[in-house]
Amino acid sequence: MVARKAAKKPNVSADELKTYYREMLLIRRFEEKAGQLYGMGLIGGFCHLYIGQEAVVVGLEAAADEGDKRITSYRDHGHMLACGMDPKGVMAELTGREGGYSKGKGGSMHMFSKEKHFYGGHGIVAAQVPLGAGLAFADKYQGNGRVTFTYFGDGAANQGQVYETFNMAALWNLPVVFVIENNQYAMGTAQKRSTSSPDIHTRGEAFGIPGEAVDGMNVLAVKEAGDKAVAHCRSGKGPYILEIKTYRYRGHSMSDPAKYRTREEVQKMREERDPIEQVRGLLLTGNHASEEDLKAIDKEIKQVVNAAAEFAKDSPEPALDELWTDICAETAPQNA
Ligand SMILES: Cc1ncc(C[n+]2csc(CCOP(=O)(O)OP(=O)(O)O)c2C)c(N)n1
Ligand SMILES: [Mg+2]
Repeated sequence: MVARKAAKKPNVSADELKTYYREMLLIRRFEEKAGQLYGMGLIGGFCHLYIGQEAVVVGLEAAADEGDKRITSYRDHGHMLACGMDPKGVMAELTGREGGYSKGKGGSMHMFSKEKHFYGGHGIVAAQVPLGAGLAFADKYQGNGRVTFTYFGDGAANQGQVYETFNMAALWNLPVVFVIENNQYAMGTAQKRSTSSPDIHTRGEAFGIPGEAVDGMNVLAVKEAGDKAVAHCRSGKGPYILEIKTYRYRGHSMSDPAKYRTREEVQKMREERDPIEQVRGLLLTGNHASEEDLKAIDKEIKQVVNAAAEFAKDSPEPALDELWTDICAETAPQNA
């Protein structure tokens, strides 16, 4: 009889697992609340929810160090929360209030934090990719050892500017991790209908950029891949590509009729692969936490999200004369 291999125990502490659980849950509950506020007419314009993809950003933020940078697309609330931006300021921006990160003038896709090195929030598909390489260029120039996480989607990966960027990033050995969040759809188009080769992580081969595919529903796998990619970039070996296979449960944006996939497909993913449920399972089966402990965390997160929503509702709309501020910088920022 062949001895059955014991299931591999994850090499991770209880505290680490609880942190991942808490951070992913914060994004999930925050996004659910944003969806509700949108339904109530309190959020205007575009709103792209991140529900289902939480393990990507939480795993990679765990691999980041102080001072590392991040830049992403319009599906950006999870990235802000995971890098430590204040849920109150994010929610107030979503609702167009003065207390928001862009004083209520930017909305969902246009928030920034110099303090947390979060460079947006970009509505033009793939536009953030060359900008991410530019951030990494600045770091390399300054020799500060920092790494930039440049996130983009599977749809964006078919844009020409991505390959111009790969070329320059490889040529100049820039410390940039290109993170392709492959959630299998670009708006209503499934990857197999738009993409000639499904292995997007191999797209850097022509430029000598290594890449790998990662299970994006498993936060531990994402963290491990993130550590490897960051070590590569920090050691001066140049860019690295992570194609993180994930899934979004909600529509592309709030106005998505979702006719391009079945309910069963989404349900199956939720039931069998959910990133939060996976960590919850590890915490319980490893006796790292009891049901009561997890309930206490759930309650705490709910309070944080409710407080963010209340803060947003109580914050006034920006004054009219704010229309004329923050348009041009008087002087170029130094040491940004
Ligand atoms: C240059 C450009 N073309 C088209 C659009 C419209 N658009 C917005 S999101 C999107 C799909 C992008 O899909 P993907 O890169 O997979 O990201 P995801 O939404 O799945 O996170 C498109 C075509 C746009 N914003 N910018
Ligand atoms: Mg996509």
